[in-house]
Amino acid sequence: MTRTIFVLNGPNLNMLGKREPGIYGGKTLADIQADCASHGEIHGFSVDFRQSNHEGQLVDWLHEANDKAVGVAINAGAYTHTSVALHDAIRAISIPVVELHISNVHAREEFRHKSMIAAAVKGVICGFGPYSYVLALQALDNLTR
Ligand code: CA2
Repeated sequence: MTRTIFVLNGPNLNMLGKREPGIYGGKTLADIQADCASHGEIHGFSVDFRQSNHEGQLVDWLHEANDKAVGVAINAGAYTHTSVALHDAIRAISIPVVELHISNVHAREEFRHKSMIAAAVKGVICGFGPYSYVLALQALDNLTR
């Protein structure tokens, strides 16, 4: 059976490619979704790619992933820095979760240096632009073969 990896995106990531290209690059979220899908096709897994501006929706999707996916790549956006609910949801599921960021959060404002979810995930990838998504998929593919 084909393995599925969930890729979950948090608030404002639907605006990618439309504002702040200096920080996040020129790709839209749809471009990144297409890159993830083709990486999955080449490497033999399917990608279920989603975005929500709502914290509880991301919590629900993490729970859903536990039944339907072998792993989760999550760019939790600003909820990365605030969400105990996402931390708890990641701890509540048994599949590996990789945290990713497009920008190098450690080279940015102090409030982005702290991740509320980092201690709950398998590992963190940040700073490689939209390619961070592919790196997170590679890590999850390798962890779940
Ligand atoms: O670098 C990342 O991937 C972030 O997760 C992006 C979040 C930010 O809050 C994190 O600290 C780092 C923000 C995503 C918002 O994306 C925008 C896109 C276009 C215009 C404005 C925001």
